[in-house]
Amino acid sequence: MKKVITYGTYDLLHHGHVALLKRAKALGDYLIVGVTADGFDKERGKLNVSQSLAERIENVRQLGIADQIIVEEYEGQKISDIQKYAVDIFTVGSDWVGKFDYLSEYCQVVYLPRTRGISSTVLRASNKPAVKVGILGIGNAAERFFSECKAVSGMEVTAVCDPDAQNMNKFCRGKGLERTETAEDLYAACDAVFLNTPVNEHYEQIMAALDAGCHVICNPPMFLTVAEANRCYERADELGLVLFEGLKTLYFPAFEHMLLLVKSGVIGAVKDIDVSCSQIPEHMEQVETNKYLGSLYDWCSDVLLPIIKLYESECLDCQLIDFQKGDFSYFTRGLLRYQNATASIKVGKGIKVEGELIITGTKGYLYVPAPWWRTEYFEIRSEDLRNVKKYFYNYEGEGLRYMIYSFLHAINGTERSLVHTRQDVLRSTAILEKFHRGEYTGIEM
Ligand code: C2G
Repeated sequence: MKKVITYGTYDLLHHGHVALLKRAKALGDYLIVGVTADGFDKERGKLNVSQSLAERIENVRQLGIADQIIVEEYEGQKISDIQKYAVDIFTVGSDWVGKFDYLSEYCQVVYLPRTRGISSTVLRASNKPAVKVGILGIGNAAERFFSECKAVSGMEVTAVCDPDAQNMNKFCRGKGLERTETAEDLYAACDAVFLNTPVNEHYEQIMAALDAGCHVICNPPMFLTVAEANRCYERADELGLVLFEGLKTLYFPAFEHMLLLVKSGVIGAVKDIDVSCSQIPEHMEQVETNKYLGSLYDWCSDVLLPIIKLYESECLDCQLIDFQKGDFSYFTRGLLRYQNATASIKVGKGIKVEGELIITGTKGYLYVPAPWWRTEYFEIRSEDLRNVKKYFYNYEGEGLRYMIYSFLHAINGTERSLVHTRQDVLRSTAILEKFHRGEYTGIEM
């Protein structure tokens, strides 16, 4: 008996899938179909899947073509399945040509021609027109946002605006984007806008974008003062629009899991959080000319994120020490007191600290090595040094797509487990506002 195996997500099962499954079956006598688990798709950057694993399996089962259905849960499982089920032929569509040649060591590999003109992506898009996003402010983050948006169907960058025309032309080359003269024109041309601008410009831009009917995703931190934050959120509520802090760390699969683990009590009660972020930018001399690009102005939302998400309460006292030259802040240290717990932060711009995160609990501690804000790995350690639990994760691309995907969910009103809530933003804004008002001890750099 000749055994054939094939794999897929089979989201919104369509005639392309069916044609492939029929031809796969015809290659042998017995067909095994591996349906991808939700977590595996997420890990390989396939974030658009609209049906659950159970629904997708049921659709494949009802076709009656598969003799056996299994679940594909991890990278590398194909080799183990081929051996376990004594498979003779592995087959998949021609969109994967070359990608699975390594399996020919274990069985015959056949790429079948893909059916043209149909895909789950097309079906998803036909359900709903894509949200058109404009980018205000060109730079590295804009470039990343543009390319990662492509991985999220249902959202498309269509226009940009930047005061520097030369910069904008360079950015637009080959991208087929509309260029607008003014921010107002950008808002008018889009359903949503990504604000890639310094924090002191955000308030006016957010208000104008909301008034023009745009949902807003904004580089963190969003606000300098709590009053500004409240006014913007109120306006967004009145107009039924989404105001979303683009804090990508929160949406990394590893970070999300780490928060859930700690909240479930694996290290006991959390008593202290020690967290640092720093960066030496490529063109430090240009950065130094704008105080709003300095240490805490830039890193505040990131560095406070684990503290705010884990303590979920008001900061009772916050002492800051800041190293500065002129009005540019290079390095800020902070000591924060919460109900029965503490936290310390270090942030640097034009200075380098070890960017690690340590969460101290009554039963052990959780350690995330630098750079913790792009988490792929962490450890849980306890008194017994031999008992270290290690957690590894993958993410695709720059990791930004997970955040964009959550923004899209917020616009569509569909639920996501974890978001940066208004209260979270207000709590981190309160600390930045204190700094902004000059409530810190200054030290000459
Ligand atoms: N397919 C096809 N024609 C289409 C669309 C899809 O022949 N128009 C094929 C794909 O090539 C694949 C199968 O149908 O062999 C399932 O497609 P998807 O659900 O998109 O799954 P995919 O991401 O290709 O997963 O481990 C997962 C596999 O590697 C493939």
